[in-house]
Amino acid sequence: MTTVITFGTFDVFHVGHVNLLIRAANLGDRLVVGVSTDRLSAAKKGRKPVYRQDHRIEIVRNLACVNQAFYEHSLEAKRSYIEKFRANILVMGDDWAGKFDSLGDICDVRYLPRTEDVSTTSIIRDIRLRGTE
Ligand code: C2G
Repeated sequence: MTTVITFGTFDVFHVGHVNLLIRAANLGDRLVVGVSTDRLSAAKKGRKPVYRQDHRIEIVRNLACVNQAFYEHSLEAKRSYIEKFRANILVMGDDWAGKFDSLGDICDVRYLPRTEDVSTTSIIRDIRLRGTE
């Protein structure tokens, strides 16, 4: 059985997120997803997620392509998460290209292209602009 693991904040869940998860799931038999905690995401992106971590994980774990979801507490703990879930493939969006190559000794590391023209940041900007119309 091939287990695929991926990580993300998945804030204001959108089609770019689901495209990434579907492609990740199709690489193996089981997809496990690490959802960044509010604290990790704020540290990483410099802003608090719009959706709370318990809401974000609930959305992700209920997708048909996702078998299991857990909280990612630290970016540096990827090795231990991969070992814990016995993942064979680590999938990341290509905005992270090259960043996790050092994990190639315990799993296959793949970077998938992002979906163009959609992002949480642009959705937030759009909502702000509409609010002033
Ligand atoms: N994504 C994508 N296309 C987009 C937007 C996002 O393919 N238009 C992908 C990202 O590349 C990532 C996943 O969807 O693989 C989740 O996106 P984010 O929530 O922005 O992920 P990020 O916060 O960068 O988390 O440990 C690493 C981090 O947790 C990665």
